[in-house]
Amino acid sequence: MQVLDPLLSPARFEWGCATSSFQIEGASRADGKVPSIWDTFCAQPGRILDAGNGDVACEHYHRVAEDVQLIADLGFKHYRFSIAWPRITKTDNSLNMAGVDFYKRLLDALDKHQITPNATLFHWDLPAHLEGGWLNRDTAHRFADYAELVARHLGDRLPRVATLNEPWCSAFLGHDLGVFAPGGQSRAESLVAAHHLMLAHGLGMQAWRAVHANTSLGIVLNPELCDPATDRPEDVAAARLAELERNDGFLNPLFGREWPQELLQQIGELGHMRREGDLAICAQPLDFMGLNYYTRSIAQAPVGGRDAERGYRFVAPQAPKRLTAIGWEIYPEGLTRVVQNLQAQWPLPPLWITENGAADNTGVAHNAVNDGMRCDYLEAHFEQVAHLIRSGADIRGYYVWSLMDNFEWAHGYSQRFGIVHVDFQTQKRTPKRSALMLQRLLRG
Ligand code: IFM
Repeated sequence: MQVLDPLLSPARFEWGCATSSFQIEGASRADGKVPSIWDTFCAQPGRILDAGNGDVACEHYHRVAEDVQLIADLGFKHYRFSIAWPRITKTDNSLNMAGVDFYKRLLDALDKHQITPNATLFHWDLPAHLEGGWLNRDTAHRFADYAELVARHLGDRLPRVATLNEPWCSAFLGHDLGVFAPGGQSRAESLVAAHHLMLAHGLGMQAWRAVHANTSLGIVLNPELCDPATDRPEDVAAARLAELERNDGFLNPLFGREWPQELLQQIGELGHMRREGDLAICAQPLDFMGLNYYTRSIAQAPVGGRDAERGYRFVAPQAPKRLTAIGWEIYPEGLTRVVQNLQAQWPLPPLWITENGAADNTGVAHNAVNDGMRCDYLEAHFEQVAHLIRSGADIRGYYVWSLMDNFEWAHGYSQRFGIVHVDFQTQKRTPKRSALMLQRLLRG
C-alpha cells in the first residue's frame, strides 16, 4: 500500500496503537500493586501454554518514557492503554496513590509528545481479593468505586474512557470454556458473570459521570460473525445461538433490551441474580463504542457434552483458508459484515476500531523483522474500514493491536501481535516492517 485512502487521512481520521496493562506492564508487585486473577491463574500449572506470566512482560512500568517515545517516532497521535485496577486500589479497596502516579507518568509522557490517551478501565486484570469475582454482584459495585477513584485522580486528563474491554472473554472464556482466569466451567455461571460485567459497566458509567460529566464514555466489545459450517438447518441454528451469546448477550443490555429467550433458558435458576432495574442501569447513554475485530468463527451443531449446553461448537476453518500464526482465519470482509449487522440491529453511537491485528511470529534477522503477512493483513483491513466509511458507517478511528509483542494470555509469549518486536531476554524493541509501513502511511 503506497498511500492511505483519503477517507483515512490522519487529518480527519484517528490512528492509534493499543496495549493493555497486564500484557505489557510487568512490575507485578511493585509500589503496592496487589495480585490480579491473572497473576494467580498464571501460577497454576498447565494454565498458560509456555508457563509464562505477567511478572516482567515488556517491563513497560519501568520503560514508559522509552515506549511513549517509540509511539511518537512511529507517528501515532493516539494511544489506547488500560489502567490496572489492582495497581490503583489496595486490598481494602482504598486508593493506592503509587499506582495512580505511574499513570500520571504515562500521561505526562504522552502529553510531551502530544499523543491523546484513550483509556480502558478493565482489561481483564481483576483484583484477586474480590471474593467470587464476576460471579459476585458486589464486584460490579466495587468496579463503580474504582471508576470513581480513577475519575477523581486522573479523569481531568482522560478525554475518552471505555469501561470494559471485551466482556465476552471475561465471562465465557473465563467461566464457561475455562481457558482464561479464573478458569470456571459452568454455562449458567458464565451468564451470571456476563450480567454482572454489564451491570459493572452501567454502574461505572454512572459513577464516572457523577465526577466528570464531559468525558466521552463507552465500552469496547468484540462482536463476532459466527457462520454455519454447512447449510444444514442444525448448523445454521447453532451459528445463530453462537451469535446470540457473543453479540446479543452484550449489545441487548447496552440498549436496554432483554436477553433472547435462549440465553434466559441457559442461565436457568441462576436467572434470579438478574434483578429488576438492572437493565436500566446497563443501558447508560453511550458516547462511543469500540469494536475489536480479528476473524470470524465457524459454528456447527453440538454433538454432545458441554457443547450441548451451549448449543453450538466451533470448528476450525477448512483449508484452503489463510490463517494467522495463532490459527485464526484471515477474513477482512468480516469486518464489514460485522459492522453492517450491528448497524441493522442496534442504534449505534460513533464507532472506533479499538483493536485489529494479526499474530505473525516472524523473528529478527539482520536487525529487521519482515512480517509480510501482518502487513497484508493490516492493509486488507484498512480497505474494509475505508469501504465501511464510504458506505455510511460512522467510524472515527483505528487502533492497531498491538504496539509491541506482549503476554498473549493463555498462549503466554508464544504468539506475537506487536508491530514492534520485543526480545524478552533483553527487552530490546525492534520496529517491524508493519510498524515502518504504518509510519510511512501516517506521514502521508
Ligand atoms: O491480546 C488480545 C487483547 O488483550 C484483547 N483482544 C484480542 C487480543 C488478541 O488475542
